[in-house]
Amino acid sequence: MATSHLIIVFIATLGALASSISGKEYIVGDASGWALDFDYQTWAKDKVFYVGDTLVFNYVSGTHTVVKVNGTGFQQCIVSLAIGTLTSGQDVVPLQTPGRKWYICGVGKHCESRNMKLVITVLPQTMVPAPSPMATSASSKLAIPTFYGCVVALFGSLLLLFV
Ligand SMILES: *[C@@H]1O[C@H](CO)[C@@H](O)[C@H](O)[C@H]1NC(C)=O
Ligand SMILES: [Cu+2]
Repeated sequence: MATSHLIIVFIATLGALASSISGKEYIVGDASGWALDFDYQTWAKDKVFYVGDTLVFNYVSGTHTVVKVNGTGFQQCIVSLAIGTLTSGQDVVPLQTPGRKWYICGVGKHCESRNMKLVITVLPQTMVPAPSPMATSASSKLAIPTFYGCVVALFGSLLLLFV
């Protein structure tokens, strides 16, 4: 009894973990990457970003930067309002909190004149209910959403490999 309860808690924890790391990865600008004269607002328009998703900015290191700013820094292209600056050329930005996020290029006038600016809105992770050991009891299993069921099933079968 104690062991099976432990396993249920373990699966529920893995399920929660999986939901937080199973976010989508978005390549900003897709094949164009983080580049001059790309319309990032059109790129972002049809996408819905959630906490747990990731942005990847691809560019040749040294030609651009990724500067996280607030709304004022974005509107006026003020790099000195940087909250953080990335320069690797393959910058991975995990979206960890909901709300508006603003990114601009800090090189030359790329933000002012060449449209290197991206604003997105990150939504909270609402699709996955908070896991509880109760939710995995056989009687309520049918009621939980398919996604969560799949996660539990996946980790349940992974777990079998360790038993
Ligand atoms: C952005 O940050 C600057 C400096 O911290 C601040 O003066 C400004 O009010 C901020 N703008 C917004 C919209 O929060
Ligand atoms: Cu640039």
